[in-house]
Amino acid sequence: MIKLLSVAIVAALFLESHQRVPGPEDPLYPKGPEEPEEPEMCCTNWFDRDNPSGTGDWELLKDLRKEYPGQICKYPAYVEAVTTDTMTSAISTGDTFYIFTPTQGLVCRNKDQSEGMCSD
Ligand SMILES: [Ca+2]
Repeated sequence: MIKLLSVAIVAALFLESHQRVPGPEDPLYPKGPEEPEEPEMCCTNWFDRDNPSGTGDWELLKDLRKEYPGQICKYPAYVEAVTTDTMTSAISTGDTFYIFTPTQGLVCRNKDQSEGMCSD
């Protein structure tokens, strides 16, 4: 088995060495490293995957990406949140947020609230 494998490798190397050298116009011409992807301006819809009736309002980015595949910017620059009922800015609700970052999303825990319940 080892002998057969060795033969196959030698044959492949031999064939490779006898191929013509591709020029820059040739589709086989080795390309340099691809340009880094330019960050696009991207604005999503509003998402609401959880209600604060349990332990709080858990709107984690990883969960939102699973529930809304392809609908969330690849590299979020910031996160904005409003309440589902009156579209009040989350910051204006007076809620204390456990997580509020563009890399993780938003988590409001009921136990951190003086009223005992997060806004949705
Ligand atoms: Ca929610």
